[in-house]
Amino acid sequence: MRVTELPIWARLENAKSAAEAVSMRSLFERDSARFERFSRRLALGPSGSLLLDFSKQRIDEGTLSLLLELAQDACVLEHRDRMFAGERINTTEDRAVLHTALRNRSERPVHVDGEDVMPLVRQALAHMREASEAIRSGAHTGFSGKRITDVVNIGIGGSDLGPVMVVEALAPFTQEGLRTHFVSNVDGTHLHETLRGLDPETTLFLVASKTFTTQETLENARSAREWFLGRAKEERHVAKHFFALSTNEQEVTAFGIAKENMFVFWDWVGGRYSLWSSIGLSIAIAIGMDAFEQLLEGAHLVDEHFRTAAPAENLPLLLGLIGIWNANFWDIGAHAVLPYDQYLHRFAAYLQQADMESNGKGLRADGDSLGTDSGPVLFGEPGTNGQHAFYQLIHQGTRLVSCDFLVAANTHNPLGRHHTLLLSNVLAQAEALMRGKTEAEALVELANTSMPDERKALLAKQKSFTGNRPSNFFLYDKLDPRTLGALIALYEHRIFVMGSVLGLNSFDQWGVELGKQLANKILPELEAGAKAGAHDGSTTALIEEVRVRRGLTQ
Ligand code: G6Q
Repeated sequence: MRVTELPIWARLENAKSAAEAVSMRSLFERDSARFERFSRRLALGPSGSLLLDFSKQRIDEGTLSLLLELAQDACVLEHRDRMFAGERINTTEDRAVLHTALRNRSERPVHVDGEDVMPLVRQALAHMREASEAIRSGAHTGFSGKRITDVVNIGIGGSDLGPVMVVEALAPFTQEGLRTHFVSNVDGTHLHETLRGLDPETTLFLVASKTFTTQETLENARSAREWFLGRAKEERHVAKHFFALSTNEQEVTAFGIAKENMFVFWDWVGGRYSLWSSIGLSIAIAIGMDAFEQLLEGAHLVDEHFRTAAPAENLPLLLGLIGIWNANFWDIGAHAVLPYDQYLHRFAAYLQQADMESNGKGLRADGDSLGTDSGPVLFGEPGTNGQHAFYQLIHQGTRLVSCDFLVAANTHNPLGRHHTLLLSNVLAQAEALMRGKTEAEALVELANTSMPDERKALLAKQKSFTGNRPSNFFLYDKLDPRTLGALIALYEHRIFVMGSVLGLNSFDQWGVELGKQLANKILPELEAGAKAGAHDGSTTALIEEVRVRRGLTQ
């Protein structure tokens, strides 16, 4: 049954109608304990704790309990248990969904088809430790005996976005003299510009591809091998400079990478959930295996919390339900992730895939339509940059955007007043979105100016803000591997909760297939001597135009 047909859905619609008349300002005025009521803390061991403030959402106790009822009626927690138990909840691909097993730091076994996968996970981690330590210590050298100075991860989508985001986020934990690069785009410019200035003798390539059949990655890997062999000359040297991170031994071998240089994972790890697996080898090399394991620990803390905390205390559950409340009841079609943390400058790009590829679907897993909207558009930039770019629309546009603000209480780089300024900005933005500014307040501000009253009235209109724009606020002590692991896992499970409520399969991605199919059809039509095949008028004309501009037709 569609979630929209559950009686609780109609009750929530009524609650939304009633809430329209209530401003967030008045909610705060009425209830001095609102912050305590609508915030939660999650202990992160040696990394302190994470505070989630969701008091600047358009909710009250009544709505919150209705949302928790929705979770119950939509069987979200049963679905969660089935995921952790290794059931094949990715039904359209007939796979279990067990990225949580990759960061299971407990002794608890995790079964897939009756087999405990934890020994395999530990073995894969040990392999990553051995390799990353050898590279970081200089024990693993290039073919000419020189130390590796540059690691290039070649992968795309899930085999790129997570690793690059984490390596950027944890820059303070990286080793001097060992640089990490990421090449994803099939546009040759990406590989060319990355390799410019690198030395084949001291460069290690990690070919990261779950399937090892991805067009972009294989093309980049082939060109990288050519570049390498241009200097190394002999095929046998490839072994020291090319590692494969994959589930597909056959294709890895066919590519010419030896089995001992293959770092494995399994089909129950989805691409966009794979940074915790061997796909994270670039992270382990960059920050060291101990720090990588702290990242896993942070995620494990959140997994345990999601698995066991009471619904009203359960952060991912609350975040997911608030997400549904905003997107499906208030019609807020866009969600901005706004880290006031320069180290998280790739966080929104990473979450864009995690969220939009997971929940950007119009059908339920059973094939029925959702009956409501799919997950929202997700975007974001670090603060304060975004303030000088797109915040105008967030404050005064007619389309609503829900926001997540993230900030560390303390910085890795104490520099003058920078961090205090950063903090004042993020706090101000959340306050401004909630409070807004009435026309009367704007008029008061203009009272002492000499302009004519008419102009004052006009400006007061322009300078007023509706407010009532919802945001979550995440505050952590300092961005370290454990905190980052926890943050990522929180978002992963938020996505899970939203997908579960809607009844869709968050773990497939059929929507990326059509473009791939058509590109394969068009590819030969762009070669010399070929003709455009059957397409619509626009596509045929564009193919022809490309051919003319590339000198392929007379
Ligand atoms: C993620 C998607 C997708 C995938 C890439 C790369 O969930 O499945 O982004 O990660 O298409 O795939 P390979 O790792 O197989 O090269």
